[in-house]
Amino acid sequence: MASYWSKIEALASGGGGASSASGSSGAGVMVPGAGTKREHLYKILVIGELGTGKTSIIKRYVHQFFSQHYRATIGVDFALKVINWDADTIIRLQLWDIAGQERFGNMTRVYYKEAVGAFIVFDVTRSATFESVVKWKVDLDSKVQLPDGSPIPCVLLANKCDQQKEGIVNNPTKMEEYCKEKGFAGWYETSAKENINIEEAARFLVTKILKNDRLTGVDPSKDSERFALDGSGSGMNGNGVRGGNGRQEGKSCAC
Ligand SMILES: Nc1nc2c(ncn2[C@@H]2O[C@H](COP(=O)(O)OP(=O)(O)OP(=O)(O)O)[C@@H](O)[C@H]2O)c(=O)[nH]1
Ligand SMILES: [Mg+2]
Repeated sequence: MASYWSKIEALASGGGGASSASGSSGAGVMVPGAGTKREHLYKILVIGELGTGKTSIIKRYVHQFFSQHYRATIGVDFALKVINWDADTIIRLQLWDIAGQERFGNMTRVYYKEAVGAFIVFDVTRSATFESVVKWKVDLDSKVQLPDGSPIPCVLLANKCDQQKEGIVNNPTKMEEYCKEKGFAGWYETSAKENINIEEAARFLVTKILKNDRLTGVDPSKDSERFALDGSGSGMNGNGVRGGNGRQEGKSCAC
């Protein structure tokens, strides 16, 4: 298993662990024939209890791949998703897949640094994983904030919705109230297995992040400087948020 630092080095040099290719980073990169493109690099955390499906969600989102086989993540893993957001904008999402077994440990402070958005994942078949959501949220908010001191936008993912659901997740009104009360930007039922709502949830989170970028007046050309790792390179072909799968089984709140 590669160490945290070797993964960091791999990503910084364009390896990216889960995805890699050559490319350029930073804002205002000239793309031949396409004029000047604005590029944003955003660090996104994916956290939550053991076995809730964090790695599976990322693998589905980045590689369109799912496996029933469970191999616990050790420490942290990374993936890079490139989104052709619109004609003028490319968004690189640096996804930090943090092991459930890290559970609010000291390393999470290091992992959370400079993140601008997060997903907290629970497993709809195990209500105990929902009960821990609030601990993850409190831990997150205590360790990372936006430059203006406000919490980073966080979306709650009720994963494995292809299976029998247990508890509050069966009551969307209560889920919406919960999200409002706990400061979630919204929630989605997702299934990494059936590819339900993952693209939608990512699009929603990115929209919130872009809004914050505008509000805080952060110069997008500084994006690449906000990270120790640059977002150079991606194996993705921009099949991301704009190409939704058209499935709307999951629910989301606008809280
Ligand atoms: N039915 C179903 N199974 C899923 C889904 N997502 C993940 N799984 C399964 O749940 C198990 C755990 O998934 P992982 O993605 O490894 O979970 P994780 O949150 O990354 O776990 P840690 O790395 O230990 O924190 C695996 O066996 C997956 O195949 C889903 O949407 N539906
Ligand atoms: Mg994992």
